[in-house]
Amino acid sequence: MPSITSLDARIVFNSRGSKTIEIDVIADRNFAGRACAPSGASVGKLEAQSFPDNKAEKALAAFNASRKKFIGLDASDTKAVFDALRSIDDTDNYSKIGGSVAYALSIAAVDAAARAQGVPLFKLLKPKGPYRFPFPLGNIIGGGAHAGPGTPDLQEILACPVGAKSVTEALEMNFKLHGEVRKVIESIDGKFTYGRGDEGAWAPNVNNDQALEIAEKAVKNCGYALGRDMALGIDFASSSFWDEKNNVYDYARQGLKRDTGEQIEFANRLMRDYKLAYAEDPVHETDFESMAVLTKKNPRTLVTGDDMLVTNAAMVKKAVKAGACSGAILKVNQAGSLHDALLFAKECTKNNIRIITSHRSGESPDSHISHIAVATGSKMLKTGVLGGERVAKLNELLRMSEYDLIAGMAELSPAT
Ligand code: 2PG
Ligand code: MG
Repeated sequence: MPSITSLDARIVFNSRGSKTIEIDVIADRNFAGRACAPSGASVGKLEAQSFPDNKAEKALAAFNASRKKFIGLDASDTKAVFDALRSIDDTDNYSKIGGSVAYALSIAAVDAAARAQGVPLFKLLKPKGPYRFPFPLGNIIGGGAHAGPGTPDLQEILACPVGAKSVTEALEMNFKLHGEVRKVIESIDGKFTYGRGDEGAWAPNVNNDQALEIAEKAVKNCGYALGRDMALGIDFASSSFWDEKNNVYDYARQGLKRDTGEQIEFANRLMRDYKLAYAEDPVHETDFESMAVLTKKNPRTLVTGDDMLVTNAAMVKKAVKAGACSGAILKVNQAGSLHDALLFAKECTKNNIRIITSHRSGESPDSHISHIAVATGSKMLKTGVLGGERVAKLNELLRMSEYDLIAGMAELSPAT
């Protein structure tokens, strides 16, 4: 058992230049693990809170006050780390110690344990295969909370190279498409600055409909069959433009509003017309009923909950009861600790809900989520396409293939 012999924490900066918590865990005096907490811009209401009172300094102080509790724990035992965290912070959302501490500590611990045991992290988390590679789900056009005025209201137009036979091929297809999207944007807007949003997606001055047309055209220009070689997806992140007071989705940048019925119609149309493999948060996070309507109507699309599920096992149970999704985003920092997220993954797997492990818009160059995706049997890994902190996770998939343990790409059969 690799025992935690020391720990250290510090404040560092994420890819947006915001403060976050990084933790070092040393196992058996010799094996160093390190993890840095990411953070989101479009945040679910029930997510773990990154810092007490929104202050990284308070998270650091809370960690330093209780760090001794973790000494001597088995670094590979995610439940032991969870129990120790819970003995310090019994709130639902880690508001006393901070979700950032729960994230960084629980992942640094398994990082150290994997080094102590001389195994890759995915194998530590799931000792027995079979293992499969997730398909990289890349962000090609950004809007919403990730990009500025003039960009689409929809947060992310995504691409998934569903026809790829290997990780290398999948990555090359996404890079090629991302480059082609820029050319298509340029062909309709001679003044395009090559500006990109928080996750490295192009941030053009176009509306939602134009963004999808651009993506479709770029797929064709690359010579890919839409839906067969390369599929499109959307993260609507619709809670961020849901106007609760007036009961409408306010597409302010495009200058139009949709009521719930119109939003369902719109999402259905996009799934059909663009053969979407993936549709995330097409309605706001508490509308399980409309999610159920969309899930039923679109069996070939992973109708996915992000803000709706907040990587919480109890929310998956609720969603399953309602038939409210076929896919589920896994973001460890939404849940807090790795143990919380693994419970969520277990609940998803039990109920045949496909897992999509995901980055956050504010990231570090860490690559643990690539291992977590393989260990949880995720069908996709949502990481963006370009940007050092995004490519770090993609390159880790390539390194992981050197172990010869992972038997090809995930099965991407229709969701139901
Ligand atoms: C999302 C994520 C990642 P954020 O909404 O799915 O793309 O964005 O980290 O800003 O919540
Ligand atoms: Mg999302």
